[in-house]
Amino acid sequence: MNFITIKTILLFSFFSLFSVIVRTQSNEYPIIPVPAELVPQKGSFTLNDKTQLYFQNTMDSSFEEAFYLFREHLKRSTGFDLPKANTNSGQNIIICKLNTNLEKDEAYKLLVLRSKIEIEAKTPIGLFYALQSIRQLLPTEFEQTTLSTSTKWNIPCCVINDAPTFVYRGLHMDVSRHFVSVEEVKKYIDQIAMLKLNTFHWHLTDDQAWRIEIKKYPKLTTVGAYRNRTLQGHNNDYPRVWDNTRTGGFYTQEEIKDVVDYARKRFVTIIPEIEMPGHATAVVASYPELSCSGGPFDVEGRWGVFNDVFCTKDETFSFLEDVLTEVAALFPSPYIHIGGDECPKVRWKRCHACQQRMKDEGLKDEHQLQSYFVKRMETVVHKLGKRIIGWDEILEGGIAPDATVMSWRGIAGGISAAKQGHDVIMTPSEAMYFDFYQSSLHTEPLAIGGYLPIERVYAFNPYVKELEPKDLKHILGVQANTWTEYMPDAQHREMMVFPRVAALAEVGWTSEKNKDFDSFAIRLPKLMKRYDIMGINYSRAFYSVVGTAINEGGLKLKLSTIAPETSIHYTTDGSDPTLSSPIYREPIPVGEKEMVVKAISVKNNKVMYMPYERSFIANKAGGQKVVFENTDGVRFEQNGSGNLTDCTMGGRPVSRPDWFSYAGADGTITIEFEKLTSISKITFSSANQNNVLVYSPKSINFLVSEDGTTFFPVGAVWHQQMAAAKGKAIVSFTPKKVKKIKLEIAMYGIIPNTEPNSREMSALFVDEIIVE
Ligand code: TNX
Repeated sequence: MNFITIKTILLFSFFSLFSVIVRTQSNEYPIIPVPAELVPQKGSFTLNDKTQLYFQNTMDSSFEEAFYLFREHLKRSTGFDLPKANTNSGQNIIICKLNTNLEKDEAYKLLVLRSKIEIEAKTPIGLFYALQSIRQLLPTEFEQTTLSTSTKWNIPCCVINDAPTFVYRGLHMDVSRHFVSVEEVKKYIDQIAMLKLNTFHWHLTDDQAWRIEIKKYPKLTTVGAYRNRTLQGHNNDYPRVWDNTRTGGFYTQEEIKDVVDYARKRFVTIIPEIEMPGHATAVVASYPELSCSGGPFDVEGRWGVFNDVFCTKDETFSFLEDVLTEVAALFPSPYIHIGGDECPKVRWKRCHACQQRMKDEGLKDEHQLQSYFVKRMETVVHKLGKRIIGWDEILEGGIAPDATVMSWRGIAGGISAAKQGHDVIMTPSEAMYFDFYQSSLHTEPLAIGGYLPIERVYAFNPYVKELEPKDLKHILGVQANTWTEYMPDAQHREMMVFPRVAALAEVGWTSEKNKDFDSFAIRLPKLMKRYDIMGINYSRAFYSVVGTAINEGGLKLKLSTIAPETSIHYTTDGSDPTLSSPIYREPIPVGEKEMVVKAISVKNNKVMYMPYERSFIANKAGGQKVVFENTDGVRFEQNGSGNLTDCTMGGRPVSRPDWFSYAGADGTITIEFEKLTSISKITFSSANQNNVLVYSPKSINFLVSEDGTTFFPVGAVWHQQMAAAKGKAIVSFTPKKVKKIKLEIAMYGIIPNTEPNSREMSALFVDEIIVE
């Protein structure tokens, strides 16, 4: 046994100290995703024009190919050729070895000594990933596309033993809502590969455009790839504003092949998605005979869910079989994604062909008809030698036997699918939707809604606790989705994806016990520096100031940032904070009156992000404990009930993160005061914006309790009253000392026939409960 082996064994036995080491060393070893095991060593290896490359002779040429891109990249920024050595005996050498004992294909070992680097891999992808780690250990100038002569190309010594937790680590991009050029798609794939993600889910078709050339159906692209107008602003904004410029674009089959090959060289599998039976407006605009009514239709310029879906007649199935035959030939992926989400059933209900289909097949409702559709497509996809993936709606009405489910409406669909023995990819919107806001600043550019700061992405564990150990094997992994309704161009899209994608990478790669947000937060700025050099317009929301109302001997505002080595400067007089404004040290008393707090985060004397700004409606509920409960059946719930007592009124549109939103059965909101409090007025502030399905409750009963268990009514307010008062329900009463107040909320529920959007489920949006 030689010295190095002994040293390695000794080193590996220190891994119990791993997480401590990771945190203290994160700065010097800024690898994202963090390796399963990394032991820092003293000193560094220096790359120079004499450094040689050696492949053990048991490695076939595919390993050398996996090294090719790194070598090219290295030559660009360092000028070094990395000539091949004839023996592995010398110094200043990178040695690649085959290690068939590694358990996982994507695993690798990396030993960086002062004299040499050794990489062990079982497959070319393992080698490729070892190189991505080396890349992140190299100075950031490595990312330059021009020579950097002044850089010393040091790689800090270490021992790494690495493998992923999940086999599926995906990033999605919707190129239908806004077209993305081939060049931009390739740039996206580069970023996927650098972070050891292995799947690109390419959402190629939707209501707003069809983007892939299909030879047999040319109108899909001559008609379906273009639209005459595009909605500006949020889909919930009225009156609507349009950009009437005709826009569009599509990929020829040659371009698709080129992108697939580009991805293959970076060990990224591309899963194409062809949406069905819903989100099909662009198809029926091109071939109206595939719809129930026969059209005509325009390619859609609004966002949302649309009624004119594929009809279930035989022509549709032969059309889709032809389409998927061409698609399958272009993509080597073992899967084809067939969508399956958000398919309204209104046309099917009135369509003779669909009703006949239901009779013939003994289907009891339209959900079963959707299930029939998906199952029938599964047999088509099987015939093409592939398997289907679908959004979690494919569980409704019975899931196709071999389908893999992408759980997006929370984790429930994933849990149910795994329990039924189906493979699952977790992509819940509350943790994995990159179209959500990443800070709660009112100045964030328009997004679809929701609130998903990077630490929330990071915290997600695809092995959800609701699953029994025996079902965990069905959780293949995780994916984040980039829906582009509100991302018209590359600049905007990059801001939404980067750097949250780094958190995604760690969720997919790193085991739960090794995940450590503090360590991640130290490594992240190094990656941002790489993004700077690569010209990626990443978001700095990581540095944003976050305010939380707390109640500690009176209402106070706690300010924080998740970024390390950052200080906060603030003002309370409405003036704009600067570097000379007071440094925030402890929660700020908010007092009795209205007050404006503005704050900035500062690192190395630089303001890091847009200023935080919030006006407070100080009141007795501020920062008190608030609980929302509902009898059963949550359709969706967003942003947490804490929003209800944060003394901040919600911004517009209501999709901004400062609203608490909910759809489902009736519920109660209970506020518990820290101590007995004298009150005489309660204001419930909701939104009543019916054109976007947002309705104030049907009624609210207000109750108070002195002992915390027996409640007495103090008033009730009806929907009509709230509607007349812009969503506000106010009750006043003679002063009472209370421990708790309770609001019994009867939800507006299903929208009646007499109103627009009839028979849809309404949602409740509440920004604040004010108690005086
Ligand atoms: C729902 S996620 C959709 C998409 C939208 C997205 C916006 C899914 C399967 N369907 O069509 O773009 O929400 O967040």
